[in-house]
Amino acid sequence: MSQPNPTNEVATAAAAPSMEPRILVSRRAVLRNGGLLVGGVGAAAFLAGCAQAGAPAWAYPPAPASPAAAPPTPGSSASPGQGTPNPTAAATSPSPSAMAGAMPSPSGAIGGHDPSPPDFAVPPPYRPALSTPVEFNLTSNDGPSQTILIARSPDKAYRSMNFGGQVPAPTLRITEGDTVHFTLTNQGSMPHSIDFHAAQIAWSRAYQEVAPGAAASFDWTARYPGVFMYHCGAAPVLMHMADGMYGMVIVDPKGGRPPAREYVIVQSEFYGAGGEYAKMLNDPPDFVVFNGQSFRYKTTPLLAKAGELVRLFIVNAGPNSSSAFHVIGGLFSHYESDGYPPNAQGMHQTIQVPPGDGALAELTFAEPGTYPFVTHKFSDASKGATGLFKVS
Ligand SMILES: [Cu+2]
Repeated sequence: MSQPNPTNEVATAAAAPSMEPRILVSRRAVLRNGGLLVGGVGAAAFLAGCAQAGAPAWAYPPAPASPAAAPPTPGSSASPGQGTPNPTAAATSPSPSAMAGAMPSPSGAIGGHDPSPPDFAVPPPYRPALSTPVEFNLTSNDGPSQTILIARSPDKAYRSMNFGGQVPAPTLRITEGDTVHFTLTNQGSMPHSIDFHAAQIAWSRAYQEVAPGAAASFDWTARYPGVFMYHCGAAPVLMHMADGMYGMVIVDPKGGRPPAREYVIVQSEFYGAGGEYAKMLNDPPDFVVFNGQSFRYKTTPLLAKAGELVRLFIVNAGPNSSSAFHVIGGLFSHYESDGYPPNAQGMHQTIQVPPGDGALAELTFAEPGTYPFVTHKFSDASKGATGLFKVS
């Protein structure tokens, strides 16, 4: 077995040694033991389960490539969660991303499915800590079938790498003290891995590359509440992150937080058409986005009501740009760097989130109207990291 390569950030995928961690198990065994993916990938949708009995088990397969599947229209009234705080439906129904297939663009010229489901911004609800492990299962995916639509008018297709068939990857919400039993099933054509910033675990044991067709499992315990990034760390890690392999873990403090309308915002960048490592290394991004698509919430604003508390969980996946998150016409009344309650501070006008970090910010809109949100690094805001709150 090769020694783990601590400098894999700069290694090339071709040059990286094949590392097979001892935690590797066969994919067949995972499927059998986990009871997942029975009947094919399409049957293993989002097994959510903040349900009443037992620990939740979340499995995220890739989006099926069948163009026959009618995807939900982004921002349509059918969107189950947008504008609704903590909808139970979001945790008990199949994820729209799991149902959405390849989505023809409006012009028909460029294919690619929407990168993340229409209700992505609404996180799963809080629940108390559990005495049994939380099952969290992700697939890793790459290749031509993983083409996503990262911009509209004009359409821009991007050949992604992803977890669970979507970009950003699904949000895992757990509670301080929970243990997560995680399984990564690599359905891609190259090695992938996982890195949970919320975990304290040996990189050399848990975060090693998983070969195509293989699976790996490990447990970790959430000892700190916070808002955390997770991502693929396979070499070259810059490419795996820039191509879409990142998501958010929310670890709630025991007892939860005051009621609020909650949204998830993941900022990230896209370079070229996917897989263009030199551009990622040397060039400014072509698109900077919130939740996977340029100007996504300009056409389908996030909803709120004047006077109610709005809580934002923010992760900047980068991989290269810092975020200066700002709401035009609003001030944050409460801010926690890393989403860690002891880091709480009062009024902030702009939230600084470096690549790889998270934050929690709360605000209350003073009156009905439209309030843009941006990264105040305006070269990035102009490339897509601009959205709207529509306040009634
Ligand atoms: Cu990867």
